[in-house]
Amino acid sequence: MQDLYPSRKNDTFKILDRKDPVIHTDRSKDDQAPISKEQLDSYEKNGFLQVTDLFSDDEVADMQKAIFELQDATKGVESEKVIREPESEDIRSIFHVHHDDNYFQKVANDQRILDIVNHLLGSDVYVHQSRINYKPGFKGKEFDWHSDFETWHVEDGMPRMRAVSVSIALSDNYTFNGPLMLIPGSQNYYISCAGETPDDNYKESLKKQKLGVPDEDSLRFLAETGGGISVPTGKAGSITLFESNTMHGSTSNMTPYPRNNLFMVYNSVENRLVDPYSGGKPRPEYIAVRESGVGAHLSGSYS
Ligand code: 6CS
Ligand code: FE
Repeated sequence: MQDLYPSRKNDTFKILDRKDPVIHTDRSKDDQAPISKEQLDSYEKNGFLQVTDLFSDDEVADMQKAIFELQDATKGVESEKVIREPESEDIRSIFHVHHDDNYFQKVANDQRILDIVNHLLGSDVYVHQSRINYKPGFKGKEFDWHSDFETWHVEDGMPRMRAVSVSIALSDNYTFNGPLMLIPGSQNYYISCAGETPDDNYKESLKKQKLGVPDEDSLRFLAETGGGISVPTGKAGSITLFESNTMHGSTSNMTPYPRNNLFMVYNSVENRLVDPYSGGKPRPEYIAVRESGVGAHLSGSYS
């Protein structure tokens, strides 16, 4: 298959144009969307959108309880799906929760989320990746700048930019506890990165990503061309939806306040994975879903 978004092919960084729409349902159908025209405009322009009123307080409390129950149940467990911090045994992420855990499967199938995601992607969807990210006070480490799509394209074989990440804040997000930072407008450029992807790169990159991190000139270009850097802050339960190619990162958490979130990536059923564009072997199913097995393919309602 032709590679529209080459990356990690040589030792240069290059800024390419996006070749896919940001919103995949025609804008003439805005009135059928579950969110407002202003919200759609904002998502299309900035590459992300914060929704603050989707879950009730009880639902948020349930989700918060559920992530800690899962963390407790996972403490002594040696599983590839559990990622520890680079310099400690603290749990950084637990993967594939939409599949392995009944409660999170229900959250992933929440019709209110699906309605928004179906509209943005213009089709039925399935979960490409899910994880809980724990960023404990004092100890949680950073995620360097990256476009998720770059990794999903190179390492997983996601052909086009037709996926959206849904990050549900499960602790209050301040500007200072290592929140998600995004570069508005960056979804419109693809930073083709330098380097070559070794086999099993994910074993290192999920603790600390090195490949697929743009150079300083490209990041400066994105921030200067777009709207600088945005930090959606807000109460636990607020949701940030961001386009697969939106440049983002987060700093370490040196405050006493944890920053936890549930992160689910929805991909269009018309954008299923092919062989990785790196030419390497695919990453495991718990990081990048290829099969339409139980819990992977969500019952869609896109019309
Ligand atoms: O590997 C992944 O799929 C995700 N994790 C990291 C650290 N970077 C790329 C992407 O967001
Ligand atoms: Fe990311």
